[in-house]
Amino acid sequence: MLKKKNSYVVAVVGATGAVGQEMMLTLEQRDFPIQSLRLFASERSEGKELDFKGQKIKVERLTDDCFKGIDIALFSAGAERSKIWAPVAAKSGCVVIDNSSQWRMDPEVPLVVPEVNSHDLSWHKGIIANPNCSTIQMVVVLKPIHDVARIKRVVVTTFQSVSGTGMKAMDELMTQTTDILNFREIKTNVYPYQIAFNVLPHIDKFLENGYTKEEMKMVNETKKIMGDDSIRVTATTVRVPVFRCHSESLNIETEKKLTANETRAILAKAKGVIVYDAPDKNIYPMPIIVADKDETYVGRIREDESIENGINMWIVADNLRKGAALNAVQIAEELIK
Ligand code: NAP
Ligand code: 3JN
Repeated sequence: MLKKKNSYVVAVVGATGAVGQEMMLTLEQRDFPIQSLRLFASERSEGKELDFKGQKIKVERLTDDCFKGIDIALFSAGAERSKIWAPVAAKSGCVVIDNSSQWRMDPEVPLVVPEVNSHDLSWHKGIIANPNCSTIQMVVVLKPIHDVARIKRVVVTTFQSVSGTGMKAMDELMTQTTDILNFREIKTNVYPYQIAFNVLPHIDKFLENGYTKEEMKMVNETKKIMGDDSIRVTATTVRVPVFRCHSESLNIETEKKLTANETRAILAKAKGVIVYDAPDKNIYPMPIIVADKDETYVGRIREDESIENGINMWIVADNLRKGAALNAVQIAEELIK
């Protein structure tokens, strides 16, 4: 358990990565009370210096006793590293906020989006899981609707940016785009096909049921965060050639009828949500509007005329911010409240 202090020793594990870098930026921008910041990555990055609040901090590698004296560790170095190192960190007395899928469905580990289920933080045992980015932005919008009208089923299709895959994927989209525009041959390393000028209906591994792991993360994590196994979710996750922000088309079936205006009014009051919806003025959320923003933007709210009680909408959030780093820092802020 975290002792109350004026400031904390914080670690970022995976500090050189896309999410780790955003975590450092978010801690700085939100002025998290940091006594000292420790940075960890692989042996490849040992000794590299990263900027934090105008100071250079050396990247360290993980060792058995490296977590001694650390209060809070934000992990984003992949599931394999979390599997090994999160228990080591927790054993050292540090609270781990883990961004990987490793601990999300563990019944002993709370899976938290502060706007939805901050109450679950009360039963953590040293590890708290941060959900998948596509799940986070969806549940922020679903929860206030569920509270009023009880959601029966959600059909979601995602349009996910390459930053969700990490630094190498952002480089690949940039390089492929410039190569194609300069009539050069392209190289494909990160994805099975070119991502520039293309759309891939494939995120993470394919499973036996024909869905991808990313799709099943959305199904299972939503039930755990919302604390309701009865919500049916079906997902199709798609990678698009966008650098930042995941967009999602949501079709929501509710027990109680909601009109589009009632839905807008519910979401206008919801924490972490911005209703950005004026089609007559071409106002709807898009990655170019939402990049670097903290909130989940919602637009194109309309009734599904094909069923009794259905609502369609389009939501966009910055996957590196609310989808990863910001949600983790918000969890840390809740812990020290
Ligand atoms: P990335 O840009 O590829 O960065 C990976 C980070 O992990 C780098 O800092 C890397 O250090 C570090 N790392 C790799 N192997 C390591 C090792 N053996 N020991 C210590 N550090 C090691 O990837 P990313 O996009 O930041 O994502 C990182 C992880 O965060 C993902 O694997 C995933 O689990 C999680 N994630 C979660 C979400 C979400 O939806 N909440 C979204 C994206 C990512 P080097 O630079 O030294 O290689
Ligand atoms: O692809 C995206 O847009 C989100 C990717 C998330 C991700 C990438 C690699 C490994 C995860 C995750 O958070 O679920 C993982 C993982 O930890 O399994």
